[in-house]
Amino acid sequence: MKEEIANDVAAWPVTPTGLPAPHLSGPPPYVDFDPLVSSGQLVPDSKLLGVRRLFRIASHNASFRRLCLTDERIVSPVRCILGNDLKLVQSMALLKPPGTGEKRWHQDQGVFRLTHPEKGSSCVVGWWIALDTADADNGCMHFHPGSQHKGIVHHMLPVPASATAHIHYSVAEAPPAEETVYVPLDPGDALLFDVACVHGTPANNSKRPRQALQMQYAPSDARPTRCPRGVAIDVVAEVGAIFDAQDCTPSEQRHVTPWFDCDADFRCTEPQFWSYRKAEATVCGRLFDAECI
Ligand SMILES: O=C(O)CCC(=O)C(=O)O
Repeated sequence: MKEEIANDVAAWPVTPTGLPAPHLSGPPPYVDFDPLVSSGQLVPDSKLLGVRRLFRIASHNASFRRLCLTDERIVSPVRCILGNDLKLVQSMALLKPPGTGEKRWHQDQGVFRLTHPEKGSSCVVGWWIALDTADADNGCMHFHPGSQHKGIVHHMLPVPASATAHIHYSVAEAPPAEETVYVPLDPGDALLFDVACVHGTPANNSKRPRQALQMQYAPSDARPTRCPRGVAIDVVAEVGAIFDAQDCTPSEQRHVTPWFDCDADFRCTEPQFWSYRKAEATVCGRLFDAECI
């Protein structure tokens, strides 16, 4: 798997310095550099050592696709929790090269915002599979146990926004340190968790890599939540088709139903996050809706 990741990164025509705001730029491949790398504060020895995330690995890499969609070691436990009729919501390689920064406290459901008639916001589970030893020094997973029972809590983007701000999308209120736990893992160990549980990873302060795979699944009848204005939205069907992040204007938004990050005049309050979500929803949702496990 590590070799597949290295090959994928090498093959992708994106460099930290030539960064064309990758999450705005449409179809895969999609590489996300660490904000420290994009801003020039950290100069990696190689492209691979600057990459934080590879998105949609199942959509453009046959090995990852098999792993995510047909490997019984992955799929069976998810079926036990969510039932047989599943969709893959997201598939990523999470690289946290030495020197790269934290992933702040968040719920993946803060991004997906899916709900289900019976399971509510606990309708998405995610695998986090360690490809390297992951410990407190190189940024293993930290959790706030029990937080999944509180629904989807308020999330924020840093202000001012930047091309890499989405990596810092996080809960407005970090959990008290004494209520959190961290989970060291050996290579090949895996976590399976309710992605409404608040989690994050600290910076990699070691000289060791910390690569992981992450994939999240939901029942195929999970649907996007309603925005605070009480209007139904369908991010997969509508956002991908109609929205362009640059054109997030009130008049265009009126053709679709608004999302939680629109203000009362339907103005998008988080344009960068829109594009991030759009990229994910379009590619993952569309591609795999037709090929549910
Ligand atoms: O692997 C990490 O650094 C954390 C990733 C994570 O929690 C996420 O992308 O949702």
